[in-house]
Amino acid sequence: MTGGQRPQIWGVLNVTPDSFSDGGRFLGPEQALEQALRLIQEGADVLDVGGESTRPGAAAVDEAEEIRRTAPVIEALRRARVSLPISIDTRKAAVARAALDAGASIVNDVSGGTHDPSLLPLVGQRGAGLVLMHMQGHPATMQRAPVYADVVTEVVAHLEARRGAAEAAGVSRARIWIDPGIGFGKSLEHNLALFHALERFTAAGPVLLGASRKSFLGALTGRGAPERLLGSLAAAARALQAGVAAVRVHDVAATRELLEVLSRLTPPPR
Ligand code: HH2
Repeated sequence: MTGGQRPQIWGVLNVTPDSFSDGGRFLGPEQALEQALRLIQEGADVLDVGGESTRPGAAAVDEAEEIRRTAPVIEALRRARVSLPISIDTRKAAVARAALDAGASIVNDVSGGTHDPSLLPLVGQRGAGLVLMHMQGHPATMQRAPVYADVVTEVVAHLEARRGAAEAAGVSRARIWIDPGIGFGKSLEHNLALFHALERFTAAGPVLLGASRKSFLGALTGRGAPERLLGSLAAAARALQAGVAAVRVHDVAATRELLEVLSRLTPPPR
């Protein structure tokens, strides 16, 4: 996205006790609502609400608990007349259904529709938006020894196949984002290869990229999760350069300022 256009900013709202960078901070509905309003004030375009941590090694959360964490927050946002789009970050159809009923309009599935066979048909029926992310393995074990012959080609092919499955389940292609899944079953070298080849993804369709505060930034800088802002901004700058449609971030205000300025400094395409 060059010449004045910037990626959309999806602000992360984790209603979890154990997310890797902000776990436990916004667990009660009131704190979650407050944080959501802060993200909106900082300039988020979309709120991405999640009730299950998918960090490496995270324990699975049962469906009722995930609904209990997320649906009331979405309802509270709608009651507070928040009108911007809300995405639900879940792999489970029942959680997605409760969130859509509460007022969400996008489903962000880190399993790319592979975890729960009912999820894609639900998104199709409801006419919702859909993020299909690539992950090798499962959160509990995915970082043990990820292996690819050619990570970029395999991830692009997988996402195109998943998008085909979503379309077959009734999801309109215009409502689908693909996401290479930075840090999900990937070594540092794999993550860097995906960054180097982001244009292969943006050529395939609208891309959402989640790199904010992730551990590959720790590997590059030696910094812990709360101190990875500059690295996260560098990743957002690379996303803009590659024409990514949306970035999923924790630090909305800083990301917005970076993207607003950098997009104005970038010459329009000839
Ligand atoms: N990353 C995380 C969670 N959801 N969704 C998409 N589409 N892309 C991502 O890269 C992505 C995602 C992990 O980050 P976070 O939500 O901060 O942590 P946790 O999974 O521990 O809640």
